Amino acid sequence: MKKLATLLAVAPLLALALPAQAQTTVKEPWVRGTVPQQKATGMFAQITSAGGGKLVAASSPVAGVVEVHEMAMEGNVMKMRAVAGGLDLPAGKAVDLKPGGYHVMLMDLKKELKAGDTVPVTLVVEGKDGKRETLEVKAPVKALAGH
Ligand SMILES: [Cu+2]
Repeated sequence: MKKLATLLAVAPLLALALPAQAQTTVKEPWVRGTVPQQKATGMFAQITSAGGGKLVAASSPVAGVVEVHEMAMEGNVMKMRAVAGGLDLPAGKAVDLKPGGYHVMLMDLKKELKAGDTVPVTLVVEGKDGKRETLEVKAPVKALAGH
């Protein structure tokens, strides 16, 4: 019995030491809807990496090109650009991807994305240990504001 108690006591420590499979969680993913001929849109979500890491890549079957973008001032103009080296995910801290900020840019869209559609997006997060975690996200499409 004593042995079992010891084992149970160290179990949480072992769990921390082992590379966890579900290191990163993605909450409330969504994609901004598009109009016909629109070739790009954004995917947004709240991403939390328990151990800390970087969002290094993304892909989706609806888009030819997918990049992780940030907004930044260039002179007086707010522009978006690819995040160099991946988006930093501090350990245990929720990072918001939202309109006007970080987003997963879906470009070279293959079709119109309508409210009610679901867009599969694959996110690749690299942990501090260099291990890569692949997250399959199903992001519902929300209509453009004003439509
Ligand atoms: Cu963008």
